[in-house]
Amino acid sequence: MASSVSPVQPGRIRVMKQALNCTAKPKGPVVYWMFRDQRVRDNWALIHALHQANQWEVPVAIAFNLFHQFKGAKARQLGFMLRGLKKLNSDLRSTLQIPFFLFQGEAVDTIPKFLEDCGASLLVTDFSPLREVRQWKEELCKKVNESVSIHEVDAHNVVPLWVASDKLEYGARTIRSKINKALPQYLVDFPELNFPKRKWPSFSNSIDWDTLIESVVRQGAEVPELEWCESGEQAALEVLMGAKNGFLKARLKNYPTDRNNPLKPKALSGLSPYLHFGQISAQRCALEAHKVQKLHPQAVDVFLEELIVRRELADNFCFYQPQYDSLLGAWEWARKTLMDHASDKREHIYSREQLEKGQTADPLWNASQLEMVHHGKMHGFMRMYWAKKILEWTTGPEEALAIAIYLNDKYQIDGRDPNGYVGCMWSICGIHDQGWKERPVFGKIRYMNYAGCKRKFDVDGYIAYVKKMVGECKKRKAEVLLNDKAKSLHT
Ligand code: FAD
Ligand code: FO1
Repeated sequence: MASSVSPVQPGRIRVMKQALNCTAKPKGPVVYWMFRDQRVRDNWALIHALHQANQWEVPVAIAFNLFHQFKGAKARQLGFMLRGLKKLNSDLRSTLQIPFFLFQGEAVDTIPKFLEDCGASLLVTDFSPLREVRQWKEELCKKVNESVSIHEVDAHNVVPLWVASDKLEYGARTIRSKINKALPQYLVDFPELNFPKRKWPSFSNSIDWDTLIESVVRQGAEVPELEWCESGEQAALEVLMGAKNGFLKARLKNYPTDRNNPLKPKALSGLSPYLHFGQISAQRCALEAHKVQKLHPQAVDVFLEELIVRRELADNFCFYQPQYDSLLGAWEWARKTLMDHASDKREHIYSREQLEKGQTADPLWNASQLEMVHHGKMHGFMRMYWAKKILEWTTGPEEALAIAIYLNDKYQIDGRDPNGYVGCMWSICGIHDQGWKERPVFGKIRYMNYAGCKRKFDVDGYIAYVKKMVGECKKRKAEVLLNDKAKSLHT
């Protein structure tokens, strides 16, 4: 772990690489490679980078690498991310005057080159448990020059992943007490961000954001952007605690009773897009939730269970189980039961294309699929039903898992997240769940059906609600296309 001089708890920081000449005071700048935590406020990685830079009296900059369609991302996700970064860049300029450099290509090339060009002494990076990200960081460690140290800061989890647990956990019941024990130490207020003591020598920060966004959105047009979900840190704070419609101010009280009712999506926080892109910190959400605990004690407890325990359990799974998106990542009992039933007769078998178009014999499933395709965020309760039905209607668990992850990552605004991989693995492979009464196709994996949904909520009401919403989305899309056509005729 790194030295304790930082205002960031040492347990949050992992030293991935120590520079050879580490006894001398470093002379080169500090670079924060921003990845998963795309925000200025409440960001332990930025706090650490800034603190180190000021301690050594060297400049600090943020670098961001834009991959080409990262893990198949389309306009929906990339547009949201870049619009948030555009605001972040302008915030950084007007408040802290820290430069923001955006590179395009492979991070294993762009980041080392930047470090070399600016003669950096320290690279700070935030933490993600995803395979690709970890491989890139390992490559970086080998590639950068021996005078550069690399620190990884867990700015995403309230309790740093490696502090919460050093092993793969069985489920919420095994990680909960470990997280709760560490919370008093880690769920603390964020310090004020200091100004950089030394300015970056000179930089022409001329990112043409509008052209970049326009081009990325055009290339990923197959899955268009969402108009209902405004991007950026300010928008995220508004969703959390805006006076009119903020979750903690206006909606929290209904969370325990209505969160499993797909007809009441507003009962959920709506924070997942912001948490996924790091535009808000889970720690900020938890700190603000604590402030209203006296008013709504049960609701706050239920929310914190999802926000901290379930979310951090997902990171635990992806970090300690390298096969987090494969049947091979399931426990032995689940693999066995799924394979025992892999050749059971299915009532229906659908292709990926049929599923993608929502063309099954189940109107409830079709509605959830269309909610995801057009609205970009399927209700949390429906996500479980949706994934389990894919297991029922495909040729086997491997295919089911691959299709569920493909669709989830393609259409959900919060896709490509440890929560998504674990959600699919929970539904199809029984991760973090127990064995249930054995039945065809599912074996001992928990089963869900239409009749169960009918008992829980107004299924026909949900189908009608999605139908109306899809109609409105299609109308808006047609208007946009018409406008674009008119514009191109004028130019
Ligand atoms: P809220 O209920 O308000 O929850 C607040 C936050 O708590 C969420 O933003 C999330 O960070 C966390 N949380 C809530 N439920 C869970 C859960 N079951 N597991 C882990 N963390 C949770 N979540 C994603 O963020 N991205 C995904 O791609 C994703 N895919 C899923 C796929 C399937 C098949 C399943 C079953 C679940 C998936 N989830 C995913 C988890 C969950 O459904 C969503 O986090 C939630 O619906 C997001 O809406 P919200 O922020 O309004 O939820
Ligand atoms: N992070 C980046 O640093 N560069 C990207 O180009 C990038 C694209 C991207 C697209 C969709 C998406 O859902 C996330 C994206 N992220 C990107 C963010 C980040 O990498 C993720 O949130 C982590 O993968 C989650 O661990």
